[in-house]
Amino acid sequence: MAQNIKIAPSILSADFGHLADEVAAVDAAGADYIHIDVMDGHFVPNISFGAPVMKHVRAVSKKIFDVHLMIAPCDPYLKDFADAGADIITIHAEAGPHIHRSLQQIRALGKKAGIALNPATPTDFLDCIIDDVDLILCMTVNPGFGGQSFIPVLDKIADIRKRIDKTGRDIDLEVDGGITPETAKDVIAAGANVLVAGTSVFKDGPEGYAKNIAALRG
Ligand code: S6P
Ligand code: MG
Repeated sequence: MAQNIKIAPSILSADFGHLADEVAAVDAAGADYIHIDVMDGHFVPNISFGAPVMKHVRAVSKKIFDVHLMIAPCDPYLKDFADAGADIITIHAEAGPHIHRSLQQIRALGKKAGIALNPATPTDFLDCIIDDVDLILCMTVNPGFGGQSFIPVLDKIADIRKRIDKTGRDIDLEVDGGITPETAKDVIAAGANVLVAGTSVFKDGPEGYAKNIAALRG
């Protein structure tokens, strides 16, 4: 069971017309990380925003910017996101043939490196790169859209937790997609310690953010 649960509101569900205000509001409401979903319309069937947009909201929050790159190829953009203020840069295991080199590049840029596994990607992918990451993101939906239903990959989460504990290193186990107060209990019990949530945080508007974030902490 993981301790020290961190909540990472996904700004994909925020009001894009007032993005800086929304980031400031979830920061003030108790967010531990700000989860930034970058989608290219190629690796996933949706387009969100790029580094220039993130750069503009960087100034309103000192919280960790947890950047989820749902893009392929990812290498050409790593420095842009690092320069725009990312603290963690997570790439997808499925994004290309040279993931080990991409993870090394992220660390060379002075940022924490994350690896995301889609639901169909087995955990033994981690065997070759677990020493090169600071965060493992176990997707609980197929990436591309907020508001999808949770895929109960609880055994996979538990297997990743075992692999992390074997390293003795403080690697975050993050889950993303369909996280609500109900599914949060299950993923925490399975070993997740960072919960990404879009819909369940932003659904009631700014007056509900603190309550919704608190409701996810299990
Ligand atoms: C997956 C999605 C996630 C985002 C999303 C989660 O398709 O793009 O990567 O983090 O915002 O949203 P929700 O509404 O499932 O919590
Ligand atoms: Mg995400």
